[in-house]
Amino acid sequence: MTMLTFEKKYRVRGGTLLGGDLFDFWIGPFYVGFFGVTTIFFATLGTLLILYGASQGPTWNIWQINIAPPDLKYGLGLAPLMEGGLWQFITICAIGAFVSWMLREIEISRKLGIGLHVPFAFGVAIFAYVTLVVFRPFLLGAWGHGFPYGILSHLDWVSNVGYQYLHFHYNPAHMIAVSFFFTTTLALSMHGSLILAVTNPAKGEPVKTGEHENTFFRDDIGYSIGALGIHRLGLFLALSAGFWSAVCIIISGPFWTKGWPEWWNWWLELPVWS
Ligand code: 07D
Ligand code: U10
Repeated sequence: MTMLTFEKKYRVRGGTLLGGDLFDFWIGPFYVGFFGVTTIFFATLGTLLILYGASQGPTWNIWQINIAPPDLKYGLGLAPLMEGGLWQFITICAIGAFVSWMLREIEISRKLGIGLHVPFAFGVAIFAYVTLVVFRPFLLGAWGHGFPYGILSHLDWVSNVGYQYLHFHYNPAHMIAVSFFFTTTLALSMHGSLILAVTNPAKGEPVKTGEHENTFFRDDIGYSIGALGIHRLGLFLALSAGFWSAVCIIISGPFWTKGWPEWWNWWLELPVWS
């Protein structure tokens, strides 16, 4: 079936979570849906608020524009607009837009009768973001613990928060998250290169098959995980990276206030050494 006849066959009403038939239509290639409308609403409002914040600030330099969260003295309350209130509204818009986008992905998956793997995966990214700007600030008692919205300013925040715990590389959950990020790139580079290798044979040769894919890795490392398996592994590795990132930052402060190198003293304190 060509793409256009496929779309004609499957672009039918139904599967919506909210709004019934009201927004159940397409504009060009895009499915709209109730949550498409809320995505556009939150994304536009949030972007306008960022632009407004930038217009009040000292610079239009894209690297230096900064929308800071409120001072710690405002705790978990609302702050005046120009003292972190903008950051609070932008955060609400960001979460509104991300969650709307995920719900729209669920509606599309339901229409197609496919699994919910894509919205689930995006949900893990949203989880990491919400951990940074809602869960951790909430547990620490002030919105001021969220990260600032700006290219260089958020890097400064990462550096400052990292050194607050002396040496963030010693955070065990950060170690696990980083290892998962690196393994994800390893797995994707192996998979991408393998697929291109079998689908781009030398001139005049036929495109190769799954047997060639399996045999390559059995010859090379003694094991092949299989065509479906590599995608399961890839999804697991990538989601684990996001999940352990969320863990590494939520434990920093709410559950561990000292330097991270000190956490490893449990090893030196094992009774077996004495
Ligand atoms: C949070 C993104 C969610 C995205 C969403 C969607 C739009 C729309 C529009 C495209 C989780 C967004 C969509 C905006 C766009 C269009 C049109 C994903 C998220 C919802 N670190 N560190 C991490 C490394 C050090 C520190 C994570 C490495 C130092 C702190 C990751 C190194 C110190 C924090 C990571 C290193 C330090 C982190 C980030 C190396 C500083 C965090 C990835 C090689 C001195 C943060 C949850 C992430 C975290 C984090 C990697 C070094 C501090 C594992 C490789 C030693 C304070 N670090 N780090 O979170 O865990 O992905 O956040 O040195 O807070 Mg680190
Ligand atoms: C992908 C895919 C896809 C698939 C796939 C895969 C991508 C289309 C079809 C593949 C994906 C996977 C399998 C997924 C899992 C992998 C990862 C997530 C990445 C991480 C991987 C690992 C952790 C495994 C790493 C394992 C390795 C590197 C294997 C190590 C191997 C050896 C040490 C042996 C190397 C063999 C050699 C060099 C040749 C032969 C040697 C021997 C048999 C050993 C004995 C040697 C002799 C008798 C010779 C004498 C020795 C000499 C002369 C020198 C010895 C010197 C020494 C120092 C030892 O997209 O879908 O599905 O599957």
